[in-house]
Amino acid sequence: MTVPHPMLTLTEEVREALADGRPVVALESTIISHGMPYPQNVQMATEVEAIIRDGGAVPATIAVLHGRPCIGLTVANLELLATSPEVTKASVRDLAYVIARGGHGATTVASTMRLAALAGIRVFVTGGIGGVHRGAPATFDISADLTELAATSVAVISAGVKSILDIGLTLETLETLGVPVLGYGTDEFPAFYSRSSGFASPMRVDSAREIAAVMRARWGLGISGGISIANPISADDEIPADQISGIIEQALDEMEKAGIAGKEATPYLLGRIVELTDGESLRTNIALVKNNARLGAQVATEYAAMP
Ligand code: PSU
Ligand code: MN
Repeated sequence: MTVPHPMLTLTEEVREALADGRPVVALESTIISHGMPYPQNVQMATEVEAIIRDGGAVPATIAVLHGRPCIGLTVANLELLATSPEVTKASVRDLAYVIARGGHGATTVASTMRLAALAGIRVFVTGGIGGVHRGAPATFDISADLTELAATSVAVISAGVKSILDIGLTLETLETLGVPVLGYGTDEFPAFYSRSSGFASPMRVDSAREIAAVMRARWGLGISGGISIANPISADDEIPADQISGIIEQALDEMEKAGIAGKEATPYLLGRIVELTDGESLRTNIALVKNNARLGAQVATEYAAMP
């Protein structure tokens, strides 16, 4: 067992689970601070942790608090992330700055992956990963989540890629970066709110054990870098693609007119889509994170049990 990195603060629960080789699932915090409104955000965060415990794994929500990268959070920590305007969205670029200033940072998929790997956690559950934004050939707006997936050996379970992004270019980029994209129980790559994206899933798996076997094979060969698992939302909870696409177009249009870009783009779009759907997109978002948490606990359990 490796000693935890001295710059990390682990909760006792997480530290003991890692020391014993028991399953641990990492969770991000930008989804709490910048992805959903209060109080649904903190409710979601606590319910998702409970689902992971019910699934036999230990949840480790990750954030920077008072300049310390924390692996595992208290309910009070979650409440702070959910409410404080002093929490900045911290991707890998921002981590060192937030830490150096002693501030609070909510970690994105990219920075959560990096800190999870540093702590020895190999499975990470989120809602949706960032990707290549529409219009990226002109704006160059490509999420650091993709370059992190190329570099850091963590399996990331999401519900696919929202069509606020360019799904085709995101899949092409992941291929270039050597990142396996596994559709869970589907031949079609899912589009977050919707089960269908119009794009084939590059690879298909049908069980948590198969996912663990891919993790084992990739890292066993010494191929470092992440694995993206795309778990479609259930048919009962989805917003069909034809219903959400007009709303997404409108939100993108308004964003361009308002001159919003860079790290504010994703939070703006998510918030505007919640307004335009009268909260339906928020219910869908919460449902898909919970669905991913159930799978994540299974994957962590299978991976921990591998000989
Ligand atoms: N997608 C969501 N909710 C989120 C995010 C994405 O449905 O909260 C967050 C994640 O933390 C993701 C980040 O890593 O947005 C991507 O931001 P950017 O495009 O600025 O890299
Ligand atoms: Mn960006």
